Amino acid sequence: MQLIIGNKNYSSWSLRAWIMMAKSGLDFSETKLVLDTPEFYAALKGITPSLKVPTLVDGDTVVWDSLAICEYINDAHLAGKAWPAAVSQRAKARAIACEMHSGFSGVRNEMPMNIRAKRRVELSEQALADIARIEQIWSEQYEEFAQKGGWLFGQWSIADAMFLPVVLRFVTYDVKLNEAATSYMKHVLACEDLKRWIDSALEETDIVTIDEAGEDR
Ligand SMILES: N[C@@H](CCC(=O)N[C@@H](CS)C(=O)NCC(=O)O)C(=O)O
Repeated sequence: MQLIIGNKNYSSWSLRAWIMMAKSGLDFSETKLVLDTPEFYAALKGITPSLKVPTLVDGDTVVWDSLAICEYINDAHLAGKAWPAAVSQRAKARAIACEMHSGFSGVRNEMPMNIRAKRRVELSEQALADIARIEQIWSEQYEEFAQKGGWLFGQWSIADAMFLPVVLRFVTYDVKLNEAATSYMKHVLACEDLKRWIDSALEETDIVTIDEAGEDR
């Protein structure tokens, strides 16, 4: 399998798919394209109709969109185990994952993923409301499932893959959360696969101006 991704410092959507592959222990090669360059679009032309990353190529199957890639990996290679086992928990995990995938535009627009930076930003009411809702999700789930593994539903699931980039955004912009949500963040930041992604991100030097928000702190 080949996973095409963007800059590790900036590409939050790529991180979701990459961490899903890494945590699943599947063999895959990674092709990194620098965002916002003519080479990026030239390389994707003929592979993916969306001209976006992440894109997964598995034989004849091409999947674009981070959540669709997670679902495909789960269906094709993990026998459905990347969602919680109980039907009601599966439904909740999907709802949380979709809430992330289709919402939180305040956080997404005002706090771009920028792993190597330490920044201060003035946040809108929308972004503050997003942060409050994310804090609620993380803390409720952590309080319920901390003893069963520390991920949002105890064991690793696609819901975690969707939220990992947000953890890194909150580190960059120094967002303080309640104790349980902070414990979830600590659990995420201790993940060895995520540490490998962060180490690679820190070696990158390309600047994507649109993702450079706020002032250094
Ligand atoms: N909904 C898509 C969004 C993918 C996306 O917007 N990727 C960005 C990089 S993080 C991209 O490829 N941008 C290039 C462009 O929009 O021209 C997903 O979940 O994968």
